[in-house]
Amino acid sequence: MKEKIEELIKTIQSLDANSAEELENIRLKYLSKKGEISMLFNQFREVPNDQKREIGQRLNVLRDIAQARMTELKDKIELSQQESNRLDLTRTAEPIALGTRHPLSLVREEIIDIFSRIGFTVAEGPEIEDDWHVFGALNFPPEHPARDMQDTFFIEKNPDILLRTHTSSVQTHVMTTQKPPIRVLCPGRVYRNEAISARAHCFFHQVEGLYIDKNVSFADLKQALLYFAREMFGEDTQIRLRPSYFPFTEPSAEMDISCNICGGKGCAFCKQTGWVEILGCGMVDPNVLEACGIDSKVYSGYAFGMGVERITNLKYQVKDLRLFSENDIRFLDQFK
Ligand code: 2NM
Repeated sequence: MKEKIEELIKTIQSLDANSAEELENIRLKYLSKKGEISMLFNQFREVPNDQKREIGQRLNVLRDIAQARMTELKDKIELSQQESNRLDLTRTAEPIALGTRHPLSLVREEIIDIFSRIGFTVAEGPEIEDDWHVFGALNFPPEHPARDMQDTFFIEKNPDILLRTHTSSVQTHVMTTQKPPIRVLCPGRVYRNEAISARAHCFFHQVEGLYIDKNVSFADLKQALLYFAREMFGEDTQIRLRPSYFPFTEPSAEMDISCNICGGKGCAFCKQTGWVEILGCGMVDPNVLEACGIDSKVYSGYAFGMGVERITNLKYQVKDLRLFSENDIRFLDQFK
């Protein structure tokens, strides 16, 4: 019996329980009426008198240790329950911070949306092009300055492969693979070899438009661009066309809109002129149509091109072009 008591003391001191259920099983096994400790107390009657004192003391020690261990385990279980109650797994998750559309994407989508309402569809093409699609087919003479290393990024060791300097190269693809009537919008990134500053970058974004059909006139061009200007900048917007020059159009023009910041009265943004330039345009040069296999005696067309950064600056007054490519969240967050 002595050995049994000492053995139980050791066992009980090393007992562990992690739930109320486990604890109850321990109580039943050792401390209940039919538990091992109660059984020992029952057997105590048969202990010879000369051992009763010693064994009785050890039995009391065993019972005290068992009760103390039960209390300890009960406290431990309660504490861990409080802790897991603090982790409320049903609680609503922290809101996820949603990103925002990039301002250039917003404006590009708006331009596309406006022109799609008058029948334009979108065409896209590669940023790495050959000379013919960017310059050759588009009436750029061999000695044109745009073909210079200073302006265009060429792929090393092959002057025929280059980064497109305008998305007109996509229109070359469209004109050589589709038959008129053609009415496409070509949005995309273009590259020019320029020193980076607040006002220039080595890449920017364009949307170019092209409409080819029988009897397309300059009046059609003017009406489409007036519609665009008023949809984009408000119904009171005025437009002004100034004669200009581009290799791929004849005649060519640049379009100004009445300054949408001062309403045409004159301010720092329009340099007191009341007008701001927003795009270039013109009638597609017959040489371009012929180079792309379109009969210039049957068909005519207009084309226009605009910088998405420029339109965005007008809409949102962004002071530094570099902000568009720095991905600073403090800038981007303002276009919610
Ligand atoms: C501009 C200005 C004027 C243009 C011309 C063509 C094409 F492919 F038909 F020849 N596409 N885009 C064009 C004309 C672009 O951007 C300032």
